[in-house]
Amino acid sequence: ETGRDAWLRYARLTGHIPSALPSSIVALNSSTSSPVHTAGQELQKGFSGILGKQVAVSSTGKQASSAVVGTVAQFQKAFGSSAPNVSAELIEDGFWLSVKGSTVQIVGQNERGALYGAFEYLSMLAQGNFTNVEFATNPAAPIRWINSWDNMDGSITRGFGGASVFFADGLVLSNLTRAAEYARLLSSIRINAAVVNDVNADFHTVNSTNIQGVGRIADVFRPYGVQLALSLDFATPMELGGLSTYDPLDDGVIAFWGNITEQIYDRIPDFAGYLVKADSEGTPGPLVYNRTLAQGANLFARPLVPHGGIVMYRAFVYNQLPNESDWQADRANAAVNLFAPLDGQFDDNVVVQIKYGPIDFQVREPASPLFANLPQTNVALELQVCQEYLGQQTHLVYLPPLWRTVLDFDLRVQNETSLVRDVITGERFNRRLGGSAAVVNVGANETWLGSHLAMSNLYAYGRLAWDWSLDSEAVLQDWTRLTFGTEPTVVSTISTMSMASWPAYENYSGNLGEQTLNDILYTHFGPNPQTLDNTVWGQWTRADHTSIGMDRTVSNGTGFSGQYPAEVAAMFESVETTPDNLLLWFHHVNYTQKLKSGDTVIQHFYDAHYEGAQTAAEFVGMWEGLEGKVDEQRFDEVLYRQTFQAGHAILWRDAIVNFYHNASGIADEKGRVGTH
Ligand code: GCW
Repeated sequence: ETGRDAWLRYARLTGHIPSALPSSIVALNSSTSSPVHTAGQELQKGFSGILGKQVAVSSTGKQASSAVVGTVAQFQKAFGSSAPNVSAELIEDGFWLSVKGSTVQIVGQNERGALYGAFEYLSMLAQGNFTNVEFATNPAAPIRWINSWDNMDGSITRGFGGASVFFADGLVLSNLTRAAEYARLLSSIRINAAVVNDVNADFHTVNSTNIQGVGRIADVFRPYGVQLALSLDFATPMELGGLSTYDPLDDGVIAFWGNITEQIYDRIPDFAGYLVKADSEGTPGPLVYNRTLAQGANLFARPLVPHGGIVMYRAFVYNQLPNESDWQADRANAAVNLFAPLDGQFDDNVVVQIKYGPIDFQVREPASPLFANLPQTNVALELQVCQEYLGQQTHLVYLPPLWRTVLDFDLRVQNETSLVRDVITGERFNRRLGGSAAVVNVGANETWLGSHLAMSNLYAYGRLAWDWSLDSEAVLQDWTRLTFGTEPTVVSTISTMSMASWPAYENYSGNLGEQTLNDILYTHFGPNPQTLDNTVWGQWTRADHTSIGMDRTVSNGTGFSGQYPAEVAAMFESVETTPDNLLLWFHHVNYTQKLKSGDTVIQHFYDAHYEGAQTAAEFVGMWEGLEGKVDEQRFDEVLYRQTFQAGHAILWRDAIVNFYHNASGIADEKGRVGTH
């Protein structure tokens, strides 16, 4: 039993199966590259797997006692006035689903929506849900992308699930079976586009051979309604084009990108657009020529306009490495400093893609203040499904509760309710474009991410990107039933473990907003608190023998708290009103500083680390309780990971508590830390 089908296993349902089920499948488009055709094939596969029922698919037929899938227009054409009249309820990618006993109608606003509707119906069946329903559903936002940090040599930056399913040896793989299987998973969670190459892009990606190659990836994505997108290297005009400059205002450079864009659309007419990491961690960009980031972004946006493509321009920009001897220096300030003055200067098809926090995918960060500073710019949220700083899939860390701290954060722009989730959907500032991207980094491992349980994060990302108000635990339980079956003990155990997992990881990694205290120089894995300071990466803790934390106040520190709107800035400016869990993000305090909980900072460190490691240890016994209820292979593979996590959590605990015990010389009230 491998994990390749993830949550799309269509395992046979045990228990009562009602007799009123469709006796035929009608998919109203028979072209094999069409998502509606795919929907017909999926329904057939699902009926066979879930129900043990063999049902024929055709492209014509009656509605009664059938499962019919198609677009609004295809239903009109096939059934005229007896077609369901739903077009007013649907926006792009939305669908309407009606299940009435054996008659099932799945109507998409477009073909992609129709396929989403088929997957929704199959998800109901696979969870043993045979109720009659009739509803329309629409996406919260049009941009529901994933990013892949795959390199052309087949390696994956921060990939923890094996080699690339897209590239090897500088070329696109000839066998794209896994890429197609990945697109199937993505479409079932309503992801509509995927960037396939690393943001530290290789200019060879857009040479003529590789444009043909990525065209083949687009071909295997297309039947699933997943559009292809590419990361670009800003200096390509020089490196590939042989020009003497990559200045975004240079006519030759403009013509170069126009030409590349035309070549791409010749091969991939439904190409989604570009992702750009520029002027960041050593990558080239417009700042090299004293041009603005907006000029850089618009360079790519303009040739995309006639084709409907968009540019995702990353806000993760910092080439000016900070110097720790300067108390006011702060990498967290970079994005707002660079982007806020440009608000209103980005073209309509540019979207600024903003990491959830101002630093880098830490175990806890405040919401990036940039979300409050670009009311006249399209923005999207960047999340990370791969657990770069969060255990790299060897630890169970269910991420939606972390994501929620950002999504549900109220930025109080102009003293009005301004939830991050309403900013990214475009609702708060009335923007047409918006949404999200998640860095996923699946690989050729049979489990995709290297861990069965980690796949809940990918599943949940897609579900949330469609509807950011969904409950983290409810989504997780859907995933669990689809992945491991409907047995209640399995569902409740995985749910309890997963919901406890991020708090546990925070407890034994970095507390109080101090960031994940892992090795910052290379691996980003395992405890290494001494690497955070005295580096140019600016992920400092400023810990010494008496005190710890980054002073990000306006009055005495880096001024970062002043990047938020007034009400939020005031809250973070003072120790008294800053929540404990972000105290050390915003303030430099003594180890003996009292928290709102009544504990001191140092005692909280000690207690939290013991508590977190204890929780990780309990996961092992909880999982063992599922023996015989989960197939042997997946049972063993998860047990192996949980055993590792339990051990690694002890290593984390002891490394961190000893480090701060040595630094502070303050004894643990409970006598656990230090030599005896
Ligand atoms: O988190 C950091 C990673 C880099 C990554 C960078 C980014 C791909 O450690 O590996 O580069 O962020 O997001 O650009």
